[in-house]
Amino acid sequence: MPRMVQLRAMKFSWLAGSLVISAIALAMVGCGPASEKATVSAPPMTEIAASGTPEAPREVTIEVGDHMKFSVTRIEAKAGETIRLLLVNTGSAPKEAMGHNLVLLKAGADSTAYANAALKAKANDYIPAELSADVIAHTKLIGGKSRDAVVFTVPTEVGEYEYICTFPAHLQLGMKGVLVVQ
Ligand SMILES: [Cu+2]
Repeated sequence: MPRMVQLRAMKFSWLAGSLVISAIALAMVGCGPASEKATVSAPPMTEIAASGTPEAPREVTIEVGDHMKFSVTRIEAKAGETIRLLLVNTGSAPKEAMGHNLVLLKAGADSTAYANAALKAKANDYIPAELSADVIAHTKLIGGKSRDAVVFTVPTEVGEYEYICTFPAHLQLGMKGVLVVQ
């Protein structure tokens, strides 16, 4: 191989090695007659850019237990952001005796009317199907030592959005909070 061509091949190989660790071995081979292989093995730049991880949703954890309260009663959020809401029940009662859920309602939805409708939806874990248009997102009904997560997009409209537990009487006992969109 003419010396000029060999030098160019080495330079190319060095670039490949700096991109991918596995290419280092090939870069060494590149000093010899097999240099063509090393340049082919370098991944195109577009591939590297595409492999970057997308932004993960913001995690919000809310604890509940054998008392009728959410540990977090106010969540401040940016319009349109993605939230992964994790509901953790640290209590011990089974869900049939005293379960909890978290139902985030749309602006303008009547939380008391929703909770009243939920009373008749025991078979559906107190999520009334006929009022699904009132709901932004909800978790499952969970008993003690259980957890459930729900991922949702925060509304783009600035305002306050109520969230409640729809297990019988829990809203009346104060099991509610508010998502504040700014
Ligand atoms: Cu509850």
